[in-house]
Amino acid sequence: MKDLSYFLFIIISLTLVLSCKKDDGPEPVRELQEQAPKDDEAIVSYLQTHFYNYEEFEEDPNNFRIEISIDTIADDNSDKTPLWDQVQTKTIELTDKNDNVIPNKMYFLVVREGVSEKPSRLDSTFVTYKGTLLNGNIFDRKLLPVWFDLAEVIRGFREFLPELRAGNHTLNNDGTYEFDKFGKGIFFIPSALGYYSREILTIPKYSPLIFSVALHKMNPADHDNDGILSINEDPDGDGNPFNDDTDNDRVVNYLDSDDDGDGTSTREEYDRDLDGIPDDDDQDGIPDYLDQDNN
Ligand SMILES: [Ca+2]
Ligand SMILES: [Ca+2]
Ligand SMILES: [Ca+2]
Ligand SMILES: [Ca+2]
Repeated sequence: MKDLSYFLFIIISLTLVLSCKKDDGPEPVRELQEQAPKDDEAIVSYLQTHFYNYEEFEEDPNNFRIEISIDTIADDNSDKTPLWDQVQTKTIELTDKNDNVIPNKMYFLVVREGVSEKPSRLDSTFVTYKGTLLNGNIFDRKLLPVWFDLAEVIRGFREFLPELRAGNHTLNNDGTYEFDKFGKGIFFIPSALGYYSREILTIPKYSPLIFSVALHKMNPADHDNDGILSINEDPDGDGNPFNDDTDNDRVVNYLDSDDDGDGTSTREEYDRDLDGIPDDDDQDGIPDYLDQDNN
C-alpha cells in the first residue's frame, strides 16, 4: 500500500502546480495570493485555541520518549498556555506564475533539541512522524524510523528538520539500534508548503498540515558523489542550492557530476594538488571545477 512516505518523496514544484492552465478542468487551481492568507488564518486560530502537553515535557526533562499530544483549550484545560504563545515562525517566500512573491508562514516548536548534528536542507534524515489535519484527523504515522532525503520532500518538512538535532544511537546485540536523546518537535504549515492543490491519501486539497517529528539520525548528502556536500553546491551563495546550474544544462550543480560541463568531472578537477583548497589554475577567482575555460 502506498503511504505518505511514498508521496513525501514526490518533489513538489509549486511553480508547476500554479502554472497549470486555468481551463484544465472544472476547478481551476486557486491563486496562492488568495489561499495563503486563508491558510494562515486557519493555522493561527488553531494555535490560539490548542495547547500541547508541555507540562509533561517540563516535568521529565531527560525523557525523550514522551509523545507530543495536542488538545483544545477548554473545560479542565482552560488555563493552559496556547501553542500561539510558544511557537517560533519562519517565512518562506514563494513566487506564483505572475511573479508575485507571496510570504508563507510556518509555525514550529522544538520540544527537545537533540544532542547530535543538525541536518542541512539537503541532507538525509531518519525520522518518525505523525501527520495530522487541523481537524485532528491523522493521515499518516510512522512509529519506526524511515529515511527521507530532505531535497525531495515537501517544503515544510525540508524547512523544519534543520531546526532539530539528531540523537545518539547504540547497537544492540541482536543488530538493532537503540536511539535516544533525539530532536523532537512539531510544525504547522500552510498548504503551499505541503501538497497545495493535490489530493493525497486522505488529505483534502488546500489543507494546512501538522507534523510532529523526531529526528533519530542524519547523514550529510552528496547527491552526485562529486566530493562536495550538496548543501555546499551553492556558488551564488544565496543559501539555496536548488538554483545553481553553472553550465546551464538544466541539471543543478548538486546533481551534476561535471558542474562546469567541460568534460572533466568535478571530483577530478576539484583539488588535484590535495591541499584541501579548490584549485584555481588560471587564478581568475573561479575554481577549476566551475570554470569552463580551465580544464
Ligand atoms: Ca555533490
Ligand atoms: Ca544558490
Ligand atoms: Ca549543470
Ligand atoms: Ca568539470
